Amino acid sequence: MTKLNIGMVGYKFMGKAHSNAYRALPMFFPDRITPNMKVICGRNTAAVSAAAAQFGWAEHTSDWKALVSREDIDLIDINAPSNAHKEIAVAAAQAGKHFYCEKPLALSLQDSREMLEAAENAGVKHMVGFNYRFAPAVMLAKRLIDEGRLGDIYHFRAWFLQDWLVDPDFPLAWRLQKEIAGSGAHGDLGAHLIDMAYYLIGDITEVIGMSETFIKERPLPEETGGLSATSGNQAETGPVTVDDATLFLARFGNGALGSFEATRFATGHRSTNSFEINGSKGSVIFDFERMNELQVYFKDDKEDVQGFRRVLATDPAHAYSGVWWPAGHPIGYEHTFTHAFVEFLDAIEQDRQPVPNFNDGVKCQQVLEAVELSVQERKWIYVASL
Ligand code: SOE
Repeated sequence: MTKLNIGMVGYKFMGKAHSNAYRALPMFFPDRITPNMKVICGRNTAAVSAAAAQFGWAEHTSDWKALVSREDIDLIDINAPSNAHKEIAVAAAQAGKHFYCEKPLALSLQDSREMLEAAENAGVKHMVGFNYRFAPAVMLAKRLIDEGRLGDIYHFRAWFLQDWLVDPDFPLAWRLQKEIAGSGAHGDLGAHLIDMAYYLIGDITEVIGMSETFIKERPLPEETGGLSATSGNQAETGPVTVDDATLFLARFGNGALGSFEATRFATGHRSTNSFEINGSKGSVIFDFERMNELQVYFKDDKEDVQGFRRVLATDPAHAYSGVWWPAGHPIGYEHTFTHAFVEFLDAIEQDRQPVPNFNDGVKCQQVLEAVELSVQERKWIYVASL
């Protein structure tokens, strides 16, 4: 197989990020299967037609059901709002299509399990959009842990801080409505942290959390609206039904302790996505705003040079880096999506499941839900009990 026809549902922020990745892929990874940008789909015909022209899709449609059943489509890419994921994923599986789905997988753990089951019954390949795993500096952290170079892991602490909701006039966009988004900062940002923890450290066994919705009513939006939604001075308001911030503590199966903070109210932080890991032989610190770097500390360094050092993950020694630009030339947010799709296409070619797939998505959903239950019941929850 040299070419795969893509049908993509969604055309906003993630639709643009995915389209950009598909376009870059054949130029930088010419030996891989070519993703053919066949059909883009969205509810608003005028907007999706403009997106098709701007992003480079051959066709557009507003009928996802017809898209999913088309003979000439091999892979369905789902990046519509979260409440649409399940129906499209199950239909795609039943039509025998491989599919890629943005995070969080679904509105509930039960729904995500049904999506996984549909994919397994159909024998198709499935992947979930945890793109931050694919930053070369994160992959270096993974290698250091797997090779035992940080020793036994004691701590994982992670924070994903944004501030786009601090303004009380920001409207009630879809990400603030539980029936569309599932949850707020928790599922949107916390999901990335949980996946990172699972990828780097392993299974989380128990959690205890707390959550807050600081601004409980907001003006209604002009349209469903994303991160740049406006209210157009609407006087009418509606209730915010998701968390603005969720924090939790966790125990890992290997004995490590974790702390997690996801908030849209960290004034001054546009998108600070970071983690620190401390082990018996060393530590690492990652900050997405400096995503080409990993701070590393090794306890065995000579006493007179002890300290954190900055490793640039842009040398050819690092995952994917040799493919882009000469050593020392940084890459960005968009490259993490290209790397994720390279993994997906490789998995299809090699007839294996890509990583992260829906098993990983369900694991994340299980922790998300355990934290929500813990917040509700104000107690520790065993993740395996869900
Ligand atoms: C918005 O909060 C958002 O775009 C998330 O939805 C993404 O998953 C995250 O990568 C950046 O922030």
